[in-house]
Amino acid sequence: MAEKNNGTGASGRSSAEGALTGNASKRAKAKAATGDGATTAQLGSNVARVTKPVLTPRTSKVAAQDSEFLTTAQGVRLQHTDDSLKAGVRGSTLLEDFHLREKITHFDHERIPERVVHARGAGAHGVFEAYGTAANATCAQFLQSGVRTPVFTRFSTVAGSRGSADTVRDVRGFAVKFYTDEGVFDLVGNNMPVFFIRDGIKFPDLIHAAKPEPDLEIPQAQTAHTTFWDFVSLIPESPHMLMWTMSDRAIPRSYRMMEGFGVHTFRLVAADGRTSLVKFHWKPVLGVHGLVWEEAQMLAGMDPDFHRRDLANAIAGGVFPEWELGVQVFPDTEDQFFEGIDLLDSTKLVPEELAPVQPLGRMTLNRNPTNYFAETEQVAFHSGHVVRGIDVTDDPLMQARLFSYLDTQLTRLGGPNFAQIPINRSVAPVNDNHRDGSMQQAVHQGRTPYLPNSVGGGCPFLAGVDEGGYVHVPKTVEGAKTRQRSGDDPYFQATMFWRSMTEVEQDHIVDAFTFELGHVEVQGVVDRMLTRLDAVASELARRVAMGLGAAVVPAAEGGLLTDGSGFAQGEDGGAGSATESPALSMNVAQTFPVDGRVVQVLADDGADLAGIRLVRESLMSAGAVAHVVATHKGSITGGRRGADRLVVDRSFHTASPVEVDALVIAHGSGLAMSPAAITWVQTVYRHCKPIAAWGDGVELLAAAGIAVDAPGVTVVDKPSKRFLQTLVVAIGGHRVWERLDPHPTRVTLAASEARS
Ligand code: HDE
Repeated sequence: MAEKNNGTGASGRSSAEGALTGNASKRAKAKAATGDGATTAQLGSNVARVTKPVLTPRTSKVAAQDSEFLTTAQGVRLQHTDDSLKAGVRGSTLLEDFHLREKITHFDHERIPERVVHARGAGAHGVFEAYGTAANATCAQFLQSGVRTPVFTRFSTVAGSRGSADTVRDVRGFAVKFYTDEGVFDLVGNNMPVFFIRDGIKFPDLIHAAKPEPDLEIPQAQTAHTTFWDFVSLIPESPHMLMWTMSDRAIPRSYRMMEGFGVHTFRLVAADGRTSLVKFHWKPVLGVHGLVWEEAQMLAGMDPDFHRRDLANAIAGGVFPEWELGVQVFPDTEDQFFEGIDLLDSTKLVPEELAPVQPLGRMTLNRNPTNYFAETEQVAFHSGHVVRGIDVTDDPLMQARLFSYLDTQLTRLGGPNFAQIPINRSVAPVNDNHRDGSMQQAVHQGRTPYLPNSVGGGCPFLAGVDEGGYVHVPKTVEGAKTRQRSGDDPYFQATMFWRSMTEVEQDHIVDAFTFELGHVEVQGVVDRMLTRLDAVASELARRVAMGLGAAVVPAAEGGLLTDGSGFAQGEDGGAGSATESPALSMNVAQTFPVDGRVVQVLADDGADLAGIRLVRESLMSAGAVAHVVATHKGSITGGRRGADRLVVDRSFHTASPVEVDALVIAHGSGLAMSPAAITWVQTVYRHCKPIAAWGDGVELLAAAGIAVDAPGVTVVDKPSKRFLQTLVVAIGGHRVWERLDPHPTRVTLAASEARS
């Protein structure tokens, strides 16, 4: 017990004797590894004592956590932390126990206010590498050819609290912090290119309506309730965004499989002052994929961390998610319209067929956070964090955000010095003349935190344009003061979205509206919403009405579309003339990489272990993950006599059929009589995911009522490379929609149209 003799006094009752010994030996090892032991020995000598500098208070940039001993926050080494200081073994506790009071006080204040929106999120570090394609259009250094910029990206849901489930129906935040050499640039976007409202002044109303209703604080993290639909049914410009949120975009398969959009129009500024208007897009290399609704709901219970886990697992597994950043570019005309589309209206998009997305560079997320709170929770995005070469526009939604993000950090992060928190720090040198404030980390020097000054030699200097100074584009802003919204056709692009969907996507939109409006308790709200949907697409409204047992009253007949805020709707479009945009569909006939996709191999004692190993290795070499799932954990035995065993990854108790992208049934598993296995396979089948079986694995398919020649089902005698290639291609194609029967409302509507 060297520990007892080294002067720390650690001889009393502490955590456990074993733990003490462990700590001592850990320290010894750490010292040996760093060579620290030698230094410590020297410190004991007179020479070291004499030359040791007098310690000054730390000027370190990082709050230190560097003692090898447990200490108080003041650096006092602690001898005991498991029992409070008491008068006698059974109490009472003494007020003089400074360690107890400090420990509990700090604990009491561990939580900071969660984000008022986007509270639930997951983040990752990475790098952005520019292609240089935008070099002519912007002087931003990080967009010049080959420049690599560190990034931190945070994905999120919007409505739910910090502890809510990942897979709820919601918009996803897609916020990227670029630590550029010229300062921090935040691209704070969503996974949908438009928004519910056109003016930021309505944002508190929107969020109050969407959040849990204030009397009982239910429902959590969902819009399927009366107040949300009450509000949006009264907001004329909301239908386009509602189409997006009722589509499969709102239940992504993975953060790695989402597009991202800057939503607003930005302005790029070239070195010679030329400007262009742009919309930012992130395109995932893995394609854009969704869950199916039932899967999303089941996952919310079985694995509320599904997206967070998926992102972290992929990064830890070395299959780094990647996105290409691109822009749609428009001439910076005086009216800021493009092809009849109002570029300052965030409820409108510009179809990619009219303005293709031009790639600028690639983002790779390659490192998980070290500490969730320090990084993902404390990261502070702000749409006003721009660097030279990028400017904002007059979009009234964007303008309100420019105020909001800075303001909210003051409450959330406790004061104006949040830029000094490690995750928020600029890598470009900072000298801002800001002083003091709570949690100030800097030890400022000098007497002149003001400009102009002469006493401080005029420092810090102002940067001219040639020295990288940020110059706001001198655009003329004029107009009579007014509280009016600009003219609009709020349905045109909502209709375009509906028309651009494949049948199965339309069916899902019908189901989503039916589910959500089915939770609305006020019939007038449902009726008003159906009238709005009728203005988008009569087929959509009628099909939703069927599910609700309600009737559609067209606007012309019922006049239900009064606008709550009483402003006059303009007549003139602003929505352009494109009636369809195939690029909006997620269902594309394309096969994507299967990086990090999860395949379950259903097996049990007696299974063909050699076959399972081949399946697992082939899937892993394609970048996918294979989980062997059996009725029990531990290991399973092989079919032949002998001691061959295979470790099981998950059991029926810990795995679930909703967490996978495909299922393989191993020969010899004998699961055909297991009700759990039967419903397992049926669930995977119902969710349109590829299924494969070899050998007598087909018996389980038969027991589940699944035909061996059903779409997306592959059956062989023995696993082979070809069999596995077919499976990988099927996973890369995402879902086997051909399995679905025609949607009942589609059939009924077609029949009633045929009759009339
Ligand atoms: Fe946000 N939004 N927002 N938002 N937003 C916040 O900022 C706000 C909007 C978006 O991972 C808040 O730091 C207003 C559009 C993302 O930390 C807050 C308006 C888009 C994130 C705020 C909008 C977004 C936020 C809450 C209407 C897509 C999460 C905490 C004018 C382009 C960033 C915070 C992260 C977060 C305000 C509308 C995206 C309150 C006032 C449109 C991705 O400042």
